[in-house]
Amino acid sequence: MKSSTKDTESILTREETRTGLGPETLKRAILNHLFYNQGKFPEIATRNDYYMAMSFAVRDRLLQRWVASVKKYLNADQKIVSYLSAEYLLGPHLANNLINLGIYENMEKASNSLGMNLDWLIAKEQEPGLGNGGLGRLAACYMDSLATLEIPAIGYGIRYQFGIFEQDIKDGWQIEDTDNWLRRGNPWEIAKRELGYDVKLGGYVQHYTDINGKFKANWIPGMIVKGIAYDTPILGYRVNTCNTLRLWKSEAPKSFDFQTFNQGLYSGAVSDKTVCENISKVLYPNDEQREGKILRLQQQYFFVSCSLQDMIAIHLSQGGKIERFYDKFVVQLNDTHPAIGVAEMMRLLVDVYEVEWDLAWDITKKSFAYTNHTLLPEALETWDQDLFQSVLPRHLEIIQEINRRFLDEVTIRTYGDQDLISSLSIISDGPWKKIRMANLACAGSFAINGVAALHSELLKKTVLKDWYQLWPEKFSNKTNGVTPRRWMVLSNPKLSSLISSKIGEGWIKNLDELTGLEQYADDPSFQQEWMVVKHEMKKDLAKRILQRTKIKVDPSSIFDVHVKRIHEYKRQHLNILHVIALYNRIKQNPDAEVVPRTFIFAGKAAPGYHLAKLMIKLITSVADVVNQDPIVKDRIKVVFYPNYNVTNAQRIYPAADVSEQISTAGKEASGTGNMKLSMNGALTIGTLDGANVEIRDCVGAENFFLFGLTEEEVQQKKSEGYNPFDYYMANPELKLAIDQINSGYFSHMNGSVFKDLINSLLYHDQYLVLADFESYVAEQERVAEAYKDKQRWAKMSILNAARMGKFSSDRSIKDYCDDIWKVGPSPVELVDFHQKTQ
Ligand code: NTF
Repeated sequence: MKSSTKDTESILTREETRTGLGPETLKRAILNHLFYNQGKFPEIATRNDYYMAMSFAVRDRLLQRWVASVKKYLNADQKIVSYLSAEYLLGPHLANNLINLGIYENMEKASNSLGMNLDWLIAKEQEPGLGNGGLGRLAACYMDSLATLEIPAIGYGIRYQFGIFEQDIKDGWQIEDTDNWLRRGNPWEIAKRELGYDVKLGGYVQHYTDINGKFKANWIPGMIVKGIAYDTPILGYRVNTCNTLRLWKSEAPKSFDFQTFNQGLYSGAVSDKTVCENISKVLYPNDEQREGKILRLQQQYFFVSCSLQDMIAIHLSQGGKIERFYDKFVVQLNDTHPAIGVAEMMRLLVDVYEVEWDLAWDITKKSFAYTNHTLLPEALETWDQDLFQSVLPRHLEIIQEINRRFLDEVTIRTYGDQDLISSLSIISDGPWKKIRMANLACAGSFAINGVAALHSELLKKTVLKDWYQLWPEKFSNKTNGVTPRRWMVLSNPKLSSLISSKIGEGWIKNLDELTGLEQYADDPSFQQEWMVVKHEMKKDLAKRILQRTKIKVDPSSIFDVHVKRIHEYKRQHLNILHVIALYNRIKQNPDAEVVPRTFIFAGKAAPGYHLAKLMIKLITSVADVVNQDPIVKDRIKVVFYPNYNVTNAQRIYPAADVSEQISTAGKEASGTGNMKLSMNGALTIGTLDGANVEIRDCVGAENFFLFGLTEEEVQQKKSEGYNPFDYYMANPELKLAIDQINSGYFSHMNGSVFKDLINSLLYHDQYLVLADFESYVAEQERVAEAYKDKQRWAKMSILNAARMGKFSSDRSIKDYCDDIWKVGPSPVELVDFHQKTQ
C-alpha cells in the first residue's frame, strides 16, 4: 500500500526522533536510554550511566547505517573483503564514532544541556585492547579505511575477555594487571546469540570408504567448542557504510553436561565449560615472539574455523556455489596467526562439502592472500608436529597431503633441487618435525605482501627468497598507513582546525591534500600559529605527566618521544645511553650549553621478556637520578609514562617534537607510530629501516635526522665478526655510561641489577647498539641545534605534516583493493525502515 504524504511525514519525524543528529534529538536519545535501558534518572545516574546512555544513542545511529550496509552486501553480488586477524587494537569507540558521524559538536551541546562534560564521558570508556602493538593497530586502521572508502568488508577475530595487560610501574619495574575491559559492559557490541558455529578440537581421525567407493575421513573430536558472534559496527568517515567487526567468543556447546552432572560430577561438568571458555579468555601478550602453546593454536584455529564457516554460510545463503567461494570473499591473512585457515578451508571443502581435492586446492588458492609483518626469526610461527596433531589431527593429515602434492610440483619445477625442496616444505624435516605456518600461508595464497618497501625487498631476499624465486608474480609491497581520523582529527583537534582553516577539510578523506600546507611553511604567522598549537598540546601532556608520574616537565623543552613496545631491536637502550651521555656532559661541565629536553618513553614489555623488563627498569632508574640531580637544573628530564595504549598514544603524539625511530636497520618491518608522529608535526630521528625510508623520501632528507648503519652495512659488519667490546673501548662517553650502569650508579650502588643487559650489550649486541651509538649521539646534537632556530624548526615540522599524504591507511587500502582484492566501492543509501515495514 502506498503511504500518503502525511504518513510519510510522520514516518520521517519518527525516524528523526530515533536517529536524528541534532542536539535536542541526541539529548532526548540519551535520556531515553538512561530511563528505559538502564532504569536510571538524572538524580541517581553515575557518570558511567551517562557514558553508556550516550554510547547507546550513538550506536542507534550506527545501526541505522549498519543495517543498510549489511542489506546491501547481502543482495549485491559485490565481493566482500574478509580480514582475518588475531588482534584488533581498536582504542575507544565513542569519540571516533562522533567524528565519523559528524556530530561531535552537537553531542557536546547535548551533554552540556544535561550538565555533563563530553570529555569526561569519553574518558569513561575502557578501551578494547585486543592487540599487542603495530599489527593489531594496523588492523583497526584498516577497518576504518575500508568503511570510509565504502568497501564491503568484515573483520574477523577473537573477543578476548582480557585484552593486553595494564602496565603499572612499581619501584621502577613493570607490573602487569589484568585488563578487565568488559567489567562494566560493552555498549558497542551486539551479541548474536543465535549465530554460532561448532569447532572441533583434539581427538582422532577415522578413515573409511563410502558406498560409492570414495575414501573418506571422519574426525572424531576430543571436544567441541561453540563460537558465538559478537558484532561491532565500524562506521566510515561521513559515509553510510558501516562494516562489521565480528569477534568470536568461545563457549561450551551446552552450559552443562547434564549427564555428568546427574552422576554427581558437578566439578567435571563445570570444568568442561571452563576449558571451552578459556579459548577466548586472554590475549597472548607477546609482540614479535611466537608462543608455542596449545592454547594459542586452539585460539587461532577456533576463530579461523568460525570465520570460514560463517563466510561459507553467507555465500551459500545467497545462492552462491561453493566452487565460486572466491567470487564472494577474498580472505586476507594478517600475518600467519590465521594461516591455519588454508588447511581448514581444504577440510571444509573436501570433508564437509565433498569437493574433489584438486578443485578444492584451486578454490583455496584463489581465496587467500597473505601479509607478512616481520623478518625476525623468533616471530615466524612454527608448531611442533606432535602438539599440532594433538589439537588438529585431521589438519595434520591435510597439511601432509598439501605438502606431498606441493613438493611434487616443486620437484618438477626445480628439477629436484633438494635445498629448495626442503626450504619450501611446509613440514620441516629432521627428528622434530615442525609445521611452518609461513610456508602454509605462502603455498595457499595467490598474493604475498610485505608492509614497507624495504621490508618487501628484504622478504624477497631473505625469509621468502625461495618462494620469490619460484612465484615472483605473487609478491608485492603494500606500505602500511594509519587513519588520519583517529590520529589527527580526534587526537589533535587544534592542529586539525588550523590545517582546515588554511586548506579546507578535504585532507581528512584525501590526505594528499595536506601538500596545500607547503605554501605556508615559510609564513612566519602560520609558523607561529603552528607552534602555539604544539605548545598547547605539550602543556596538556605535561599536566598528565605530572599527574601520572609526579615528574614536572617544562613544555618549552624538546619533547623527545620514544613510544612503542619495549624490545631490544627497537633499541630503547640506545636512547637511554644517549641520555646518560648528555647527563655526564652536564656533570663534567655544569655550565655547558644544553638545549632543554624531556625524554618521554612509553611501552609495554612482554611479561616473560627479561631483557625488555630490564630496559624499563634502566629507564626509570636513570630518570630517578637525572631528574633529581641539582646540577642538571631541570635541563634534562626523563619520563616513563606508564600503560602505553591507544588512549595514551592519542595524548602523546600531538605533543611530540622528536620521534625516535631507531631500530636496527632491517629489523622493523614498517612501523606505524613513525607515521602518526610525523603527521602531528614531530621530526624523526631514525635509521633507514621499515617505513622510515619512505617517510624520509616524502618529507625530504633535510627534514629528517638520519643516523646509523644501513641494512647492508649491518649484514656486512655481522659477517666480518662484529665485536661490540671494541666500540665500548673506543668511545669514552659510551664506556663511561656503561661503566656507570654496571657499577650501580643508577641503582643505589647495586651494579648487579643490570648485569644481564650489560653483558648482552658488551658480548653479543645482536642489534648493534654500540656500533650505532656514536652516529646517534652526533645526530642528536644536530636535533638540538635545529631546535634552537624556532623558525627553521617550525618549517620542518609543517613540512613533515604536509608531506605525509602517502601514509594514510586510505592509500594502503586502495592499493590492496586495486592490486590484490579486486574490490571496488559500493556506496550505501540510507533506507527508511519504517516505510519499509508499514
Ligand atoms: C609488526 N609485526 C611490525 O613489527 C611493525 O614494524 C609493523 O608496523 C606492524 O607489524 C604492522 O605491519 C608484528 O607485530 C608481528 F607480529 F608480525 F611480529
